[in-house]
Amino acid sequence: MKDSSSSPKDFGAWFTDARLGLFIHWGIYSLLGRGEQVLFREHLIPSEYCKLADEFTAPAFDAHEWARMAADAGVRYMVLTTKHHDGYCLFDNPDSDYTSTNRAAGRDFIAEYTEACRAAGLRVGLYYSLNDFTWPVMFDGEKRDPAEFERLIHYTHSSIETLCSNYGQIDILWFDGMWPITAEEWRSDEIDAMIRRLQPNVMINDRLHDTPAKNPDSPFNDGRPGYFDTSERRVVGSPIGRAWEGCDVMQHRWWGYINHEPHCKSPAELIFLLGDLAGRGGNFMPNVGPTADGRFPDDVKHQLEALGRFTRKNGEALYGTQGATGLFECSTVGPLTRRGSTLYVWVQWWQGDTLHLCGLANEVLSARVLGEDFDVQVERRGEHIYLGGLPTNPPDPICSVIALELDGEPRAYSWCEQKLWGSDPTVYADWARS
Ligand code: FHN
Repeated sequence: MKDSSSSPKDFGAWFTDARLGLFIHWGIYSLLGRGEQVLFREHLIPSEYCKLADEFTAPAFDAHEWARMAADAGVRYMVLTTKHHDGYCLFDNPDSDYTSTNRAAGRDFIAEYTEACRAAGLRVGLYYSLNDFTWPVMFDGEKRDPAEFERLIHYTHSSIETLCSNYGQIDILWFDGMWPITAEEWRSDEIDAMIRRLQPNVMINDRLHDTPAKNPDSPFNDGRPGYFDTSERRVVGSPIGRAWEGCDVMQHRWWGYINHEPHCKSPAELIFLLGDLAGRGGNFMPNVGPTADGRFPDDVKHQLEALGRFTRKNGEALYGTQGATGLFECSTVGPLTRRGSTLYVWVQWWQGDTLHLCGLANEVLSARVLGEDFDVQVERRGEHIYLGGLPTNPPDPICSVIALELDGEPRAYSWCEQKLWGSDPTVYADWARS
């Protein structure tokens, strides 16, 4: 899939249009079923832990099945861990024998995964953790053993070069694990230059370089295209125009497989997160931790099926849209997205046969509920718009989207253009006297 970016302004347009990705944390830690950080958090003996590589054979792993479930859910890109903090590589890394090709599995999982993504029409994302618990010098620091420290930096650069050279076009490089080494010590700018030489169109996340506060001059921080911010578990959001993504677990806490996880997010929680992030102009990337033998847990399959039902019906309000929730802080029914002169109201709190919106200054030419075929009446009374003829009960138990065709780009009345509880409270004084 060649990138269609013909100019800097198009660079990564596919990423913000995509709106929905799928994160996958999978590795030898999946055998223990206590999350991806079990080695570190439970202080296991590394020389014992690494023997899991001789048990990890993933007999049920089928990358095409993973890609099919993701594509059916409406996912547009996937990001799979190539190496997490524990150091085990799911790819044929010539600089390591702690790999899925050299040990019991005898397979290059990343090769199978990248091929399956492309066959399913999905963009290919690779996660790579810079830090690596198999290198004690990472904790010692450079002063303790400069030569070994340099070998770790070289290993890191070489491993990333292997991923950028041997697996075709990579669309996303999702770095993690800078701690406890600094971007300067990782020589992140050199890694960046190498990546851009091998994968010029790749989107790189915000964990390879220092934050703008620490290093405003790095390639990542000067606003050039090809980079995106990652909010994790909570919505931080980014400056308008900057690509960003919120990632979160579908279960309760850990990203890797958990044996007995009773607290999976409901489909409603996932769809609310999707709308919340899209309404702010961001992508959503929920995470799955497959079982050691290579299967998605049943709960995750049900969640992905629910996402698929929603995106098949309401994809028009998601893919290729911009966030609009901030346009009307007074919207009490749910998040808003927009595309040109169409405003999408993601109605999460159905108001019955009439829906009231306040703050929209446009003329509403027509309204329709996505995926439904009943007529919606539109009435304006001053600043208030009433959508009538709706069913008493919501067409969808989780979220129904209403598309408003407007007389132009959505615009708000001046009194609600600022953020609610904004800096100029006087704009509400006349209303308060009414
Ligand atoms: O420590 C990792 C964690 O295990 C997981 O990979 C998440 C995913 O974004 N990143 C780090 C925590 O921020």
